[in-house]
Amino acid sequence: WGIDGHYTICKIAQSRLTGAAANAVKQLLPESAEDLASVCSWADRVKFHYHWSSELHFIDTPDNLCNYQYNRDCKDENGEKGRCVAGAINNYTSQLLGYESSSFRAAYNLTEALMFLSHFMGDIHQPLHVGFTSDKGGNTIDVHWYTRKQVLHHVWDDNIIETAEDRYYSSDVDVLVAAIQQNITNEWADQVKDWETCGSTKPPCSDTYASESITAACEWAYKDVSEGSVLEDAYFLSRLPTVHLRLAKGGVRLAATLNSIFK
Ligand code: DCM
Ligand code: DCM
Ligand code: DCM
Ligand code: ZN
Ligand code: ZN
Repeated sequence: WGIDGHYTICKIAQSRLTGAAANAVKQLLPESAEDLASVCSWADRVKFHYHWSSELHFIDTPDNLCNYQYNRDCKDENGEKGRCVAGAINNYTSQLLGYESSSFRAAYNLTEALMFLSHFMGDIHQPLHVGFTSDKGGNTIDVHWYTRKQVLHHVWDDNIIETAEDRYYSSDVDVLVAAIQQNITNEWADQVKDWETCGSTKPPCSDTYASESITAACEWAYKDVSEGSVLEDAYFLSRLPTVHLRLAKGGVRLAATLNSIFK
């Protein structure tokens, strides 16, 4: 996601934190940050400086299979296991679970762990961040977004959200956040428990999130798109509900994960 997608997910999460989690988050956030949303895109800004982190934002899955398996797919270009967005979520969750131990706090930068976890929980819900290998999650597919040249990946990171903001939300991301929060408490209320839990284990369930994303990528993002496609109202209107749902799930699950870590 771009800045507004990450901001939305972190705003939703912040509003759902328990008292204990909100306190721990406040302790761990950088001095200058007022809430999770203000540091939610930090991980994108440090990609170039922390070069090792740039591969932790996504997963490449086999072309056209439309499924995901941790052992097969969660690795970087050199084949190193666990180096993908699902592995990163697991890793930063483990680090944060040690926040009460002074040896953990000495060994890890838990402020950065919190900022990475909050960002990666968003990215794993962007369908094309769990896309096909040969097109780099839609980065090599050239399309038009209405009249403008764009790559398919960017349409899902930014353009669908921006067009929705302009048309329905007074060009104000906070109005979008409020609309999604309304849906969470109304239409989706009876599904939210299922989003939060992982069967018998605790959140995060990063493999579930990744599997949902590649399924949505095939059903919605890649579907009916080829090199040079012109994407306009028919695509925008049919895909927007999926974008809303992925943003909502990302926010709910980030909160559930932090609430489970900080008790
Ligand atoms: N940071 C950020 N956004 C903010 C505040 C801080 O991305 N609003 C990042 C920049 C630093 C890290 O957090 O890498 C620690 O910030 P600080 O030096 O403000 O404690
Ligand atoms: N990306 C992805 N899958 C890849 C490569 C990149 O999902 N195989 C994502 C990361 C960024 C965007 O696409 O959100 C652009 O990546 P880059 O800046 O590395 O081209
Ligand atoms: N929405 C809209 N027009 C659309 C699609 C959605 O105004 N074509 C608004 C209505 C809801 C919010 O976006 O407030 C979430 O919509 P959905 O339930 O389709 O995700
Ligand atoms: Zn992206
Ligand atoms: Zn990212």
